[in-house]
Parts: sequence; C-alpha cells; structure tokens
Amino acid sequence: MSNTGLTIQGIKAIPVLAPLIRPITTAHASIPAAPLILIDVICDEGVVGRSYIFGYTPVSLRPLVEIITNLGETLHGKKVVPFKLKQEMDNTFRLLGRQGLLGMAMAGLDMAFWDALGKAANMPVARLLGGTEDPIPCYDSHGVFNAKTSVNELEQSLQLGFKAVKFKIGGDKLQADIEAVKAIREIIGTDILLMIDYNQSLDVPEAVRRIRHLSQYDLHWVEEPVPAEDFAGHAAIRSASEVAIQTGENWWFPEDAARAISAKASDFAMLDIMKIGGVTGWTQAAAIAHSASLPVSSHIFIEASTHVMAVTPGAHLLEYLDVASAILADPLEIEGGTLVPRGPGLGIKWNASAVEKYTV
Ligand code: SMN
Ligand code: MG
Repeated sequence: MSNTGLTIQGIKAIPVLAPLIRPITTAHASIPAAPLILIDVICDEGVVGRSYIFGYTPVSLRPLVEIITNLGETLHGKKVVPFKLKQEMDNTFRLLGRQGLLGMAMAGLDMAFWDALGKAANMPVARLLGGTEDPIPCYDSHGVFNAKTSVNELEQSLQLGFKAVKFKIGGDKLQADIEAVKAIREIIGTDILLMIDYNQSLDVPEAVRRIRHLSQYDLHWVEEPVPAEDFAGHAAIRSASEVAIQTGENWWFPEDAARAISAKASDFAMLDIMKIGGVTGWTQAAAIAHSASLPVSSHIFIEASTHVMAVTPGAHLLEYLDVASAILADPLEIEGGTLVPRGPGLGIKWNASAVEKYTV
C-alpha cells in the first residue's frame, strides 16, 4: 500500500488581491478586493492539487505565504493522505496551537490534498466522499444595504432564482437596521427567505433589543450578533429571541463546533471550510452538528463548499459569496438559485493571466 497513491513533491503559495464584483461591506471593515492565497500541491505523479484560502486583509498575505511554504517543506516525500496528514499536523502543532494563520494554512493544504486525490481518480470530491453532483440550494450574500445599488442587485438575485438572500447590518443605529430590513422585505416580498448578519458588532442587551424590533420582518436567521467566541452570549440571545440565531463561520476546527454546540450558541451551524479545517475538518464538524440536529450552511469558498455540502446530513443553504472568480479559469455559475459540485477534484483551475495580473 505504501507504494501507491500520490507523493508530495513541492508546494507553491501565490498571494493575490482578486477584484470583487460586489465589494464586501460589513458593520466593521469593508473588503474592496479579496486577499487570497492560491495553493498548488505538486505531486510526483504529475497531479497538481489546488485550493485557495481567504486572508480577510492584505496584511495576512505575506505571513501566510511564508507559513504555507515552510509547512510545505516538512511535507516533501509524504503521501497525500489527508486524514493522516491532519493528525500529524495536529500533533506537531499541539504546543503552539492551530487557531489563526497556521490553521488557515493547514486547511488550505487539506483542501488541495483532496483536490489532488479527486484529480488522480478523475472524480469530483463530492463523489470521492460518497455523494453525488446534485444541485445545492444557495442564498445570495449581499453587503450592507445601499439604497443606490442594492435594489438592482436584489433584482438580479431574484432573476438568478435565489430563494434566499442575506444582508450585512449593524454599523449604525437600530433605526437604520429597521429601514434597511423593511426596504429589503418590500423588494423581495414574503416568499423569499431573508437573513441578516451583524458580524459580531453588538453586545447581548443591544442584540436582544434590535432583534425584538426586527422580528416582524420574518427573518430566517440573525447571524453573529455578538463576538463569535462569546458562546454564552449567543445562547442568552437565543433564549430571549424568537428569531433563529446563526453562528459558526468563526469556529476553529471541529473541536470549536463541539464546544459552541454544547454551549447552545446556535440554532444552525454555518461552517467555514477554511476555519473548520478543510474538507477533513468539515466532515467531522458536520457530523457533530448533525448529531445535535443543527442544519448546516457554508461560508464563502463556494467551489469547495459545493462538494462537502453534497455529503452533509442536514445540508441547509450554501452561501453564494464569490471571492475567487476573477482568478479562476472556469468559475461556477448559479442556475436556478443552485450550484452544482464540479470536478475533477474541487473543480478549481487558475486563470494564469489573471493570476499574474493580480499577484501582489
Ligand atoms: C463575511 C464573509 C466574508 C468576509 C467577511 C464577512 C461574512 C458572511 O460574515 O457571513 O458572509
Ligand atoms: Mg457572517
């Protein structure tokens, strides 16, 4: 057995600032272009596994390249066996701890390993994991409501067949929240699900107060009203509110998912395939969420998320927030409000001239 499979020859990490069709606006910072690290895992057998990770700020790009490159050097000559490599890296970094840039690097490598395995088998990762390429229902993820641009953008969402939309909120007073949610509801009508995302901008009493005023607009979920690590705060808001609370995009690795869920921090689970530990971490966290009967949604990373959502029991909604199409050769397209997992592997191919143009 040890002679078969793929062998890691080298790892490449390229930092890019990819233009966004819609800049990401939140209660805090605005992200005008996507800071991404593009990862290539080159194997002796001629297969290249690819993935990208999202750095949130350009400040993270240089250290991430360095960490991925250094980590890559420790993997030379090893077999592409994601489960085993995750265990090895977990052990290696037990003393340091994984949360943060190191965890992002580990997850990016894990996704690229799975991409390589899929390419070697000429299969989408969804199939390798035991699933199939059925369409995954998505919601369109908008930024902060903007009276000038959001009306057109929402009409586009409806034309693309989305049955659910999300807006970021909370950078201003309650009155601004009410006006935004009311305006959005008027545009989308009563049949489309509406979610709002506070991006951790409130405290518990203020969250309870705002949610009470907004509950008349039939919100499908309110996301991260308070700092993500405040599991008890989220749990307190849940008990005081009728609206479902969504958290999870900032859970680090399956262990955080288990802790948040046992603290009753969330009605749903929204996993981020990077922070949760790649494809390997996702499948473990999805099982934990399912065992607590929490429906699972995804966070950005639309390409990789289609594959893992295909094998997620209780799969809920895939977040359509495209951060990478500017540097991809064959970006995914929404059809009837859904995305279909596409292989081989994770279906990620670089657009070489765009990568060159946007490399920083
Ligand atoms: C988000 C996504 C990407 C960047 C910043 C914030 C977010 C979401 O909280 O849920 O879309
Ligand atoms: Mg969010």
